[in-house]
Parts: sequence; C-alpha cells; structure tokens
Amino acid sequence: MRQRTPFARPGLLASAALAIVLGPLAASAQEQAAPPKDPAAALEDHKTRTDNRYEPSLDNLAQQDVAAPGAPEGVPALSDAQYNEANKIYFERCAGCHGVLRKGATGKALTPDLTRELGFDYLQSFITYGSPAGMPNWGTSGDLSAEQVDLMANYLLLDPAAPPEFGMKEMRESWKVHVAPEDRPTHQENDWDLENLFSVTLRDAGQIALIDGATYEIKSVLDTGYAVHISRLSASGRYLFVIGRDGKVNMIDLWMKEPTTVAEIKIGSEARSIETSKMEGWEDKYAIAGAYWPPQYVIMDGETLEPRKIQSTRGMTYDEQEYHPEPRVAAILASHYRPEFIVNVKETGKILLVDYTDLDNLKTTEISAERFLHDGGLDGSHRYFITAANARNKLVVIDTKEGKLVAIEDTGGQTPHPGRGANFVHPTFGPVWATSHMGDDSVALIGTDPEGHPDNAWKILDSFPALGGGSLFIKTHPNSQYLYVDATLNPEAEISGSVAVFDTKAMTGDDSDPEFTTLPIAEWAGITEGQPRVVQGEFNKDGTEVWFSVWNGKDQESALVVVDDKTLELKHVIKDERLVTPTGKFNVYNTMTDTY
Ligand code: DHE
Repeated sequence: MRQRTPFARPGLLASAALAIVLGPLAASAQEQAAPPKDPAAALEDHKTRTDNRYEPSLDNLAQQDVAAPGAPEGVPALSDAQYNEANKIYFERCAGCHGVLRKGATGKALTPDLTRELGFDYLQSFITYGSPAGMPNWGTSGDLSAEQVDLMANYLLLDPAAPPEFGMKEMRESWKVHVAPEDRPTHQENDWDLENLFSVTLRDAGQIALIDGATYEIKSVLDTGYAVHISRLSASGRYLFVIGRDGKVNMIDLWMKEPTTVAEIKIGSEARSIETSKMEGWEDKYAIAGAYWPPQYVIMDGETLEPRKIQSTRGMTYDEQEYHPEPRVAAILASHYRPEFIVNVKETGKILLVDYTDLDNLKTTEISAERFLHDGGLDGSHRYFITAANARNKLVVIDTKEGKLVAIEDTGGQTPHPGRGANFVHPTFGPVWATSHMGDDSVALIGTDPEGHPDNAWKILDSFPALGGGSLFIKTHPNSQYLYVDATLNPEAEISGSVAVFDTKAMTGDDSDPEFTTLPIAEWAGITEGQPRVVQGEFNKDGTEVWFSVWNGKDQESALVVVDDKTLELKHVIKDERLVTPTGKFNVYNTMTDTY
C-alpha cells in the first residue's frame, strides 16, 4: 500500500491557487472568520479564477423578491430594491457555501449575531480581499464594485431573508401529466437504438440533446429545467428523467415516435439529483428527487411523477448532534440489493437508506457517515456504495445489502470528486474503485473486494498523479483497459482542455507512478474561441468509445469529442449550433445498469 503526500509533486498547482479553483467549496465549516492580515498578499493569493464554474450558485432563489427587514439601531436600513439587489448577489455567489439562512454550510455562518459583532469595516474588508482559506476576493477581482461590496457588508448586518418552503401543495400545483400512461405506446414506436442513446446536458440552454451513439446524429433537442444538471434512466431504460437546478423534473418517454416530456413537476427551488427504483420487482415504480432548498427529498410515482412522499432532511449533524436547518440532498442512488434509495445528506453527514416498499409506514436507516457528502457510485458488484465527503477528503463505504457503514477512509488527496467513480481490476490489488480530486492532481484507488482480497478491502491502496488539480470526473468501462481523468477546473487552458489516460493493465502498485498519455481533447475539437474546458468522459454501451464534452461559454462554440478506446485516437467531433454548453452525458444503457 502506498500513499502520496498531497502537493508534493512538480507540476502540481500551488495550494493557494487551488483555493481559488475550488472557491468557497474549499472553506471548511470550522473556518474562523479573520480579516486578511496583508491585503496585498491576499490579492496575490487570489489572482487566478475559474469563472465561478463550480461554486454552488442558487440562481433560482436569487430571482425571488423579498421585503427588506427592519434595521436595528446603528445599522443603516436598506430599501426593498437595495435589499433585493444584495439578496440576488448573496444567493448567486454566497449561499452555496454560507447557506440559504446564513447559518453556514461548507463556509462559515454569517448570522446577524456574528456579523454585527464583526462590524461593517471587517465585513467590507473580508468581501473585498477574500481569504486564502477559500473566500474569493470579490472586490479586488472586480466581480463586485466598491458600492456592491458596501451593500453586501450592510446586507449581512441585517436579518437574512428566508425563502419560501415548497410542500405538497406547491408540488401538486406544478405537476403536469402531458400524456397519461394509458395513452402512451405499448411498444417502442421509433427505430432508435435506445440502449446506445446519449442524453447530453445543454447546461445554459436549459435543454438536453438526445444523440445516437453509433451515428452521432442529434435525434432531438428537448426543453428541460433551468441550468439543467443530470439525467437518469428508469430501470427498464424506457423513461428518461432530467432535473434542472430550478427543481424542475422532466420525464421523457423514449418509446414514443418522437420522444417527448410526458410528465413534469417542480420539487423545490434548488435541486441537483434524481434517481429511479431499480430493485427487482420495483423497476420503473418510483422516482426520487432531492433538493438543496428546501432541504428535502420527494418520492414520486414512476409513471406519472405524482408526488407521493416528501421528507425533510433538517435535523442533527451526525457528529456534534447540533441542529442544522438546511442540510442539502446531494447524490441519490438506487440500491440493487434492497428496495431502497440511498440518499446523501450533505451538511449533517448522514446517508439515508429509504425503504420504498410502504410509503405510509416509511422505514429509513440513518447511517452516521461524514459531513459534506457529495457524489459517489457503486462498486463493480453493485453491493457497496462509495461516496466522497469532499470537504473532509474522505470516502465513505456503505454495504447496501446489509444496510451498514463499512468504512471511512482518508483519500490522501484534497477534495475527492468521483462523479460515479471508476471500477476496474488492478493487476496487483484486484478489484478497485477510483476517484480523482478537485484540490490536487491525485487519483486514489480503494480496494472493493472483501471476499477475494480481504486485506485490501476498503483501504486506499494507491495514489498517483494525473494531469493536474481541478478534476471533476474519472471514468472507465468493464470492456476498457483505460482509465480517463479530466482536469476541468484547472486554471491552465492546456490542462483543462486535456485528459489523462492510464493503462490499468500496466499498473503495478509499486513505488513508481503509473505513466499516462495526454489526449488534447479541446485541440482536437478545433475550437478557436474562448477557453473550452473538457469535462466528464462517458462510454458508449459497448465500451469501445468514450465521449468528452468540450464546454465553452454560452455564446461560443462547444463540441463533443469521441475517442476510440482501443487506439486512443480521435474518432469523431460532434459540432452543431444546438450544442450550447454541453456538460454531462448519460449513455442510456450504462446509466440504467450503473456501469462505470
Ligand atoms: Fe454537479 C452530479 C452537485 C456543479 C456536472 N452534481 C452531481 C451530483 C451532485 C452535484 C449532488 C450527484 C447527483 C447524483 O448522483 O444524484 N454540481 C453540484 C453542485 O452543487 C455544484 C458544485 C454547483 C452548483 O451550483 O450546482 C455542481 N456539476 C456542476 C457543474 O458545474 C458541472 C461540471 C456542469 C453542469 O452541467 O452543471 C456539473 N454534476 C455534473 C454531472 C454529474 C453531476 C455531469 C453526474 C455525473 C455522473 O457521471 O453521474
């Protein structure tokens, strides 16, 4: 077993620059507010930015108008217009880390009792210069004008705005069944190769593109929610579920002659995750969606999206057992071993196993895991769920068959971000699951075979460098011998535009680092404008090709690049004016079967 020391390698980003790459995501809840001692040094620390591409932005809450609260003695009052301007800035730029209610999330709490203690000048300086711990320098970067910085300092001295709840009444009002189940096809009415279809997120267009995996033809572009985030499939592969950051869920029937939205619903104001029931006997029965605001998840009918059961995630943190008012729902997966949904509750650090067999007598297993749970996936046997507690640099392993915590391991790297992760058989260690990291260049392998390789199970067995910090996704396929690692958020254009490829069969696990090949994906796309970033490899059904998004600005050209997995050569570039900001790609077969 071998582990690297983070930040020990040439070519690795300096830790200060990484704080910027990560933005507020890097700030820990324990971070204490302290004004920058040397503003010039703080400015130096924050000179590289990543266009805020990965800082949680609660854009939907930002659009809601609220009345300005009264001002206590000594605090200047704001007009409704000023308060709403500040509120908009807060939800777009600050709430993702400091919380909707300003009670702290990955960033520190900013409730009025604390901010009034700190005072206007302190807040103004902190917002202007930021902190090396991860608070961006909103003033000196030019993102906020001096007037806006003053406005925000004033705003933080006033009471927070509490956005509205979103319960059954609101959900039912938003719920629409466009085509009733009895009016839908009884068999597939189109000639599409559905299992090799890709649903591609067109993030800033609020759309998805359905693209044929063999011909690369864009079969259809469909409207979905705002800043659409992910797609998931029903267990049968017939229904495609898409969720927008505004909490809008579109359910698309892929059997129709022209696949279209057959039902829709809004499940909250801010959302990121959706999944469907996959246990044998429960296929296509339920869908579940999780929200950031309000902090809750909802179980819906799998054919109509009718909301059936809403559960709040508000409650105690797993460790200090203190009340948290807004623990966000991060990744949700469906168990293949029990009729349960696996729900990551970020701020309280709990993983919920929600039994969906009897919604009126709901049974939930609550597992104490680690705070700041984000994304993760299943091991190759589908029995174990491995997920990143990213701001704690940990991986948590759950046995979905026994319904128990198995292990919590430090990855040795900074801010693991696996997506669904990557499963392969290592020549020395046996079956492993891999994650890359946002905060450094490392890839960590954890052993996943407690029966065949008990000594290696749930240990970090190896850690080695890829291209650079800022990785978001890692991918392989059972039919591929290669492991692909992106570096999407790296500040260097050459790195964020490339992908590292490791030959898993050549890995030795000894002290030498595995070599990798660099694929210049953005260069292959032949895009001459902007700084397109390469994000999220996704395989075709057979595992013979891997697709990457070349993600450019909204008004700039983007592309999808298809790589031949055997030769590692460029196979095809998909360009089309409809491909606006492509990011996530979801192959129907791989997504419905959890193949990664
Ligand atoms: Fe994601 C998955 C949250 C920004 C692309 N993202 C997830 C999941 C969560 C999450 C909780 C797991 C869902 C699941 O499995 O059920 N993402 C967030 C954020 O909070 C964050 C950091 C900021 C925000 O404001 O939303 C964020 N995500 C992004 C992006 O900027 C990305 C790169 C581009 C985009 O389209 O928005 C992005 N996230 C993705 C993708 C997945 C994802 C492609 C699914 C990966 C997979 O292979 O399943």
